[in-house]
Amino acid sequence: MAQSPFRRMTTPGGYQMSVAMTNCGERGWITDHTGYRYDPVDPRTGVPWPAMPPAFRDLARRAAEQGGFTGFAPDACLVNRYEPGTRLSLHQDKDELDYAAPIVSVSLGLPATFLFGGMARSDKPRRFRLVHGDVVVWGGASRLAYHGVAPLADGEHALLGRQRINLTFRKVL
Ligand code: MD5
Ligand code: FE
Repeated sequence: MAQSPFRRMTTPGGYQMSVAMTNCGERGWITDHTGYRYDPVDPRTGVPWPAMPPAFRDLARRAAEQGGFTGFAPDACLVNRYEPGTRLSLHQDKDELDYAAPIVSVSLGLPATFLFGGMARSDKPRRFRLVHGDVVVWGGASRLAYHGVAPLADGEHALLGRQRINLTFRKVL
């Protein structure tokens, strides 16, 4: 966070995201007026994203293994920061080359209502409460499901204060 600070990025459609983001690892997810992509360099600093800590990589690999996906080797960790009122509208994660690899997400801080939809944007999403310490492995049929996060309710978390941080581990290349 000190090396590559959280920032609210702009979508290709010209909207500023309410989620603030940063990354660590070999690649980082970014969006700007030209589109979505993974980049080895933080456009804000002009230098590579911070390395992925081995403890992060190991946690993601072990979680994936428990979910039935052996040998998960994430090369990107997108870090999302939600403050009260922040939401993430329904979308699919389709900017990665290999959909056989799962995505592992780690929830920290304030609880959130996760919206888990289907293969069509119009499918009514199921709602799941995710709390501090929850780890979810999204693989197989779920890998390309529509999903999002409902506006974050205000609150105070003992360790993180008024925010939710989500680590999302991806195999991009
Ligand atoms: C979050 N982030 O809580 C979520 C965690 C994102 C994003 O959605 O794109 O940064 S990752 C949840 C996820 C990933 C891939 C598939 C599915 C969910 N899914 O099938 O529901 O900040
Ligand atoms: Fe997503």
